[in-house]
Amino acid sequence: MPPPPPLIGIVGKTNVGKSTFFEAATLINVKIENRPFVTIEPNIGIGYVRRRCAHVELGLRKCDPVNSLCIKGYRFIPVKLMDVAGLIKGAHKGRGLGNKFMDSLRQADVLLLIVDMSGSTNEEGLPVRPGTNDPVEEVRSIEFEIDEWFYGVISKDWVRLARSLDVLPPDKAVDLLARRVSGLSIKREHVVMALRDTKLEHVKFSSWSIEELKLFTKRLRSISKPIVIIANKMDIPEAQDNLRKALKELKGRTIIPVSAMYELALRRASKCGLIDYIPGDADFTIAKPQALNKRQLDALERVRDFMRRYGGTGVQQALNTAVFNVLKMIAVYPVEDPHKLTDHAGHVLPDAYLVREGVTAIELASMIHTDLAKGFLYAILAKSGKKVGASHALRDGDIVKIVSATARH
Ligand SMILES: Nc1nc2c(ncn2[C@@H]2O[C@H](COP(=O)(O)OP(=O)(O)OP(=O)(O)O)[C@@H](O)[C@H]2O)c(=O)[nH]1
Ligand SMILES: [Mg+2]
Repeated sequence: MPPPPPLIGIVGKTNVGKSTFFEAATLINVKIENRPFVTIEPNIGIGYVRRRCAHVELGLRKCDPVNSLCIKGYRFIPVKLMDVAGLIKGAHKGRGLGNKFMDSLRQADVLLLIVDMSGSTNEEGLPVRPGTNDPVEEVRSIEFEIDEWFYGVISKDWVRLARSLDVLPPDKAVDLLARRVSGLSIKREHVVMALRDTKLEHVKFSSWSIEELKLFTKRLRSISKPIVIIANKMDIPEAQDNLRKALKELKGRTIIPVSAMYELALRRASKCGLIDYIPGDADFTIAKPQALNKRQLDALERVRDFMRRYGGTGVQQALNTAVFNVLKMIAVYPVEDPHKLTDHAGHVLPDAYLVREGVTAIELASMIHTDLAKGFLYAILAKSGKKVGASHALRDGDIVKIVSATARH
């Protein structure tokens, strides 16, 4: 089975631009309005991360993507996005829509915490004068709500689970604990890390205090569902001072300045053929100036100024950062013919797989087809022609042919 695309959860206070970000990234029409709690059911869609395509690096004229897209030399590889309802302070106590809806994000690999950096929505998500609300406080309170939700899920059956864990040898206890939380997209190594970081690895599970369980689940959340802070509404002037403050007060955190509204405008204009724009670019060109009135042209120039300042609208940068920097994923290209770089149908560089850094040749084989892994002989790295063994760790951009005794023809 090809690796499933990573699932990126879009979370945040209500009315901060989650659906706008989601629509900009997926171009699916969803409800967007300036009032709290517009989104109730989760929206699921496909967005893309962007990478220079291997065909450009190799000096080939073109490629024939099948599982992804190639636009002007950039490979766009699918990721899954989920936009859920908004949280507000006290959601874990049932305020607003509560936090139950967060359960649809159990499988998320990474969370984008969208914040209204302009401070133009209050604690309840109601519109207020820009600069009024404190975005740093917003980050802290929403993160607290996310941690409370996570704690709620794990602590549910904890007393009974802790008793079962205590009678097992340490290794088996970690196995069982990892199995029990696997529905939250938590891997065994995440559990090991969280136990070590909180120094709870040798403490009897049933003797953990509530504070210790909270500490553990908080650490586990930050390891298994890391948060990227999206400083949205950066197009509103008041957002700039707030961003400076946030960068100082939230030092060490990943913060991406974004205007989801501008990105949405660009994608819509590009869809109608009014502009040429590739998501993630720092600029665009106007294709049909005659079709635009003065007001529209002025608006586009404002978008252009913004992009010059920030190197783009930030939406593509946010997805790329989440996948490549935070999840540390890499892109590899499986092929059947290592010379022509094609699949069985002759497509050049058909697929780009997003996989975890450190993935081995045999692991890639099993993602292409289980049979291929069973009879694994060796892999050929097509760029160098080098043969490598099963445990060879693949690198970003590798083009790989698996040679197997059980290959299907
Ligand atoms: N200026 C500005 N406004 C934005 C931006 N992104 C979203 N908005 C506006 O913010 C308001 C809320 O946007 P939504 O995308 O519906 O927000 P949401 O977080 O999904 O809200 P709920 O689903 O109600 O929780 C709308 O009026 C958007 O047009 C942005 O980057 N800049
Ligand atoms: Mg919404």
